Amino acid sequence: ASDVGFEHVDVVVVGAGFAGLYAVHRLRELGFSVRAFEAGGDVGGTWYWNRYPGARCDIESLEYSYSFSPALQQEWVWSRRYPEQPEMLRYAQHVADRFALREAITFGTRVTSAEFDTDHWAIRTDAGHQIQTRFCVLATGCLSAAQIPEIAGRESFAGATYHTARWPQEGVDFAGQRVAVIGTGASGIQAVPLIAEQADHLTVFQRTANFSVAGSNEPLPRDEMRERQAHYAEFRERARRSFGGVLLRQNRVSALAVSEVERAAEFASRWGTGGFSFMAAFDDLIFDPAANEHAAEFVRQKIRDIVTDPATADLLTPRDHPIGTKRICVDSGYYATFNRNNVTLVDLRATPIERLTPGGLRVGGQEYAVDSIVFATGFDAMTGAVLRMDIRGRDARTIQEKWSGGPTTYLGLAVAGFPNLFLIAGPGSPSVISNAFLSIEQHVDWIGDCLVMMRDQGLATIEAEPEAEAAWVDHVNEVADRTLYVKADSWYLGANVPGKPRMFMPYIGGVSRYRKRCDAVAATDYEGFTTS
Ligand code: NA7
Repeated sequence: ASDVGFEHVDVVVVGAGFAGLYAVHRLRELGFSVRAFEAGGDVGGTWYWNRYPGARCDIESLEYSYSFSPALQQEWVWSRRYPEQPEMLRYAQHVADRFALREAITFGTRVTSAEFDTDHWAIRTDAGHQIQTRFCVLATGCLSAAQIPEIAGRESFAGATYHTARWPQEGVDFAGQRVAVIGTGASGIQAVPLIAEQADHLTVFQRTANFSVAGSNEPLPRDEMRERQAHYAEFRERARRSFGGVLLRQNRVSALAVSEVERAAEFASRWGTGGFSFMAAFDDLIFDPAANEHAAEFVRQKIRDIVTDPATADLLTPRDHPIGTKRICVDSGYYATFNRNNVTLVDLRATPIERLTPGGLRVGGQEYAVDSIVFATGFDAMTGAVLRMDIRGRDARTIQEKWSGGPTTYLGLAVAGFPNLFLIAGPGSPSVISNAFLSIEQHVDWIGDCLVMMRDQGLATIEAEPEAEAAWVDHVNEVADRTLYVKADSWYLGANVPGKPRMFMPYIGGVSRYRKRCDAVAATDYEGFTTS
């Protein structure tokens, strides 16, 4: 193919969320020329798009940040224990400015296609860019392809519609409005209490009742921040050696080995401190159905205690999946919101949404008149953003065809048949089930080392071997099958998207084990990869 009109670089990075930002920084630092494209108007990715009221992280701010720069760690001060979206976005913007990353990023531009040819990729964007690059890094996010369900009559609705992950920059004022929220995952559960305070009336449409644990909105005490800053290196090292990349008070005791009173006391001590802390109350909550049931029952009892109307409490009570197997939610007053007299809960299990009408929603033959509809309906997680691009590897094979039976990768980092292409936090990586910052840094550092190795050895291509990929996929599944995670219809399994192949996507063997494996691959001359 002629390369007239093509710009040439070493690496194209797709996405400028926290993964893309660090990839730009690290790969430039290693001496590669880097060009990044970002669909959003600014940096931040997830934290740029998810501006819905109440959006906040479910991992503590002292853990959920970059570790690559000691200076950055010393100058950035978190204000809250669990960071809110605006603060996360400011952090992304600060990092972009501090390391002059914006000059390498083209905003408001989507990569539409990537085609492999011999030893390079030809990249095209929706703004007409054509770039030839040796390597392509997909930092496209795990939860970035927003999902709005197909509902009959959707176009006929005359009011305003929003998706939580495509929230207007200027915000939304629901005062005086009748509002519908569809979906009760993390996004719905965070948004509902705040929308209820504003709206005239809020109707929540729930398909699956979800477990949510009270979190904390408290400011982060300055002395705790200073203490962490004095010992960041040590804490980061411990996080790297942990299971999920966060330093939890993990109880090593089985929930079945203690008395009922002790069990209740342990759960109670963690109520109010967030979901992951709650799930660390005992060692076997995610493995043993009986242990899990104790944790589930504790939360169910909380719901009955908080929600005054018994019928509503009953509807809100989750019964069809083990606690924690759909990502556990962290809330600020979610269940109590249903005690307000301007909030109604509608059960979509009994009667799904029939259609949207010009004035609202029709469910079970009944019309719900609303002015606005909020879709808190989640994402085509982990694969959506990749599959929405036209990516063609060796022999022009498309990624859609390659992943038609489910996404397969080697180490979550590479795909057989797609040389010189790297994924960050892709399927098969622990990222989404861990402290994403820690996983992102590990992935990017590994990719950086790999590119340096190739430069040093004068290599043109690197590609995962199909056997290594198959073995990794088996391992990912094996590890998942030993847990209760596979018992829930979650986005981890692609179950929330009609027609998506059912396959457990994240690696839940722990970040420490994962890192050792990646390091071992690099140390053994990139075992499982073919180079040329
Ligand atoms: P989630 O967790 O995927 O939640 C989406 C919610 O929307 C969930 O309650 C779904 O019910 C519901 N949903 C999806 N499609 C429909 C249709 N067609 N009808 C009714 N209800 C529907 O997405 P979130 O944005 O809340 O959170 C994603 C992750 O972001 C979260 O796990 C954290 O890691 C951060 P379902 O349970 O599928 O029955």
